Amino acid sequence: MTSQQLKEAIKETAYDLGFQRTVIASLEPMETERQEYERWLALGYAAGMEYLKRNPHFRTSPQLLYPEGRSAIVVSVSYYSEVPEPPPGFFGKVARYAVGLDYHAVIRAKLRELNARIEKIAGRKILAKAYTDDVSLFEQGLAARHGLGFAGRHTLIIGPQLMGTYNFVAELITDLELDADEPYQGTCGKCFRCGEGCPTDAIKFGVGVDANKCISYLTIENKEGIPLALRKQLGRWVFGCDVCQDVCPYNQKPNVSPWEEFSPEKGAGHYLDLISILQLQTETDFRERFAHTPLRRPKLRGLTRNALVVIGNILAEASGSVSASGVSSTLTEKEMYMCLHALTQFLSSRPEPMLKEHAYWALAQHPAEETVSQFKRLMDDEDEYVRRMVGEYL
Ligand code: B12
Ligand code: SF4
Ligand code: SF4
Repeated sequence: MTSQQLKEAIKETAYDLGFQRTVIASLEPMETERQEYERWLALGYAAGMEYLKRNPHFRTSPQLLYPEGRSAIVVSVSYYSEVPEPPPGFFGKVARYAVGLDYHAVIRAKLRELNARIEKIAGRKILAKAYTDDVSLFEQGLAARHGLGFAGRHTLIIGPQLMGTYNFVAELITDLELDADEPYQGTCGKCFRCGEGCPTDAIKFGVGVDANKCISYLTIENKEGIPLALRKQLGRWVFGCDVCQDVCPYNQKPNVSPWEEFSPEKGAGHYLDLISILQLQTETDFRERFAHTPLRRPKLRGLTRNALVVIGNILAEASGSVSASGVSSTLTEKEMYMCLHALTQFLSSRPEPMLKEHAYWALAQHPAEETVSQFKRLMDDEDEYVRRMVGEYL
């Protein structure tokens, strides 16, 4: 079998497994990409993601990552599923990529299966290592350099033939000597819908994403509180954000994921019951509830913080629609009571200062008489951080 025939056979095999697009990449250092990456770092856009700042040279040198490697099989697979209508009450939205099972485990298993099938075709043992969303590799650079798609202004890889962006990127670095594919020449043209639609203005034209402002960063990677100035913009996003993808014209006809592992029924689903998050008592309860899903990433602390902000936003929305009789048109009296009760209970469980402050903020979004008087007391809170933050919005 010639190298070209093997390459074709690999692409077909990957397609049979569900990977919608496959390209072959060389492991040459990504020099231009590194310069772009360093420019982005220098602007401070990596926010608190220290692991991205440590070694740009290493991240852009796939050969250093796996010295036995000779080429990379770069694949993409759709995670898309339709979002149902939101349930009434206190529910937060989960970004599409995270509604099913943890993609790291699912994709690595499929890549191992791909490798086993390639071994049969090649008739020899292959040295290979599987990667996806692995911070040690600059996947976007590798994917764009060899035509998996092109990097849109939202920085995500846009596949050809309206494959759009709701796809994971993954790689199998192997010791196979294969010819690399050329870049794919796509373009955003004059469009900047992602930047215009981004709720926090995180997309910087021609530069990339300022993670300090990106809801995906703030709700998943960020270990601090959510900045006051951005809380309202989170809207209902409790984990990740899909706005820049939802508005992208290349996403008009997305393919539903070929794998049931990424369906909402298998994981946390598209909406989270926020009150139930506040009621999770321990890290063990949290791990059990979100076992094998991407939602474990921010831990109980991060997800609770996000839930509190979204609860605050729902309360604010409801208080804007309170009628003369004091009844909200978007929430029932029972829902409102349950929420205020859950927030009070949460506060009485003596949460750490950051979470306590977020709970106060949520309450402050619906200034019913009893919450205002509660607030006056909270101004005397024992914790200086809490007093300072509460002082900013009272
Ligand atoms: C850190 C990270 C994040 C951060 C930072 C995002 C960012 N844009 O940098 C945060 C937490 C915000 C994030 C969010 C999301 N992420 Co993320 N993330 C990563 C990760 C781990 C590293 C990305 C990175 O290196 N950023 C550094 C910057 C510099 O890279 P860049 O912006 O892509 O580079 C731009 C410029 O530098 C320049 N450039 C780069 N090289 C070159 C070369 C030349 C010649 C030129 C001219 C320009 C140029 O153009 C690029 C595109 O504009 C990758 C996985 C990986 N290991 O690579 C996943 C990854 C990018 N994320 C992914 C996903 C799905 C998301 C979310 C959609 C999740 C969600 N729904 O909430 C959002 C999307 C937000 C967005 N618009 O980016 C997928 C994207 C798949 C795809 N189709 O592209 C990846 C690839 C993970 C995976 N394996 O599937 N993510
Ligand atoms: S994920 Fe959301 S916040 Fe982040 S860049 Fe896209 S639209 Fe903006
Ligand atoms: S929304 Fe427009 S500018 Fe943004 S990535 Fe899509 S095509 Fe490009």
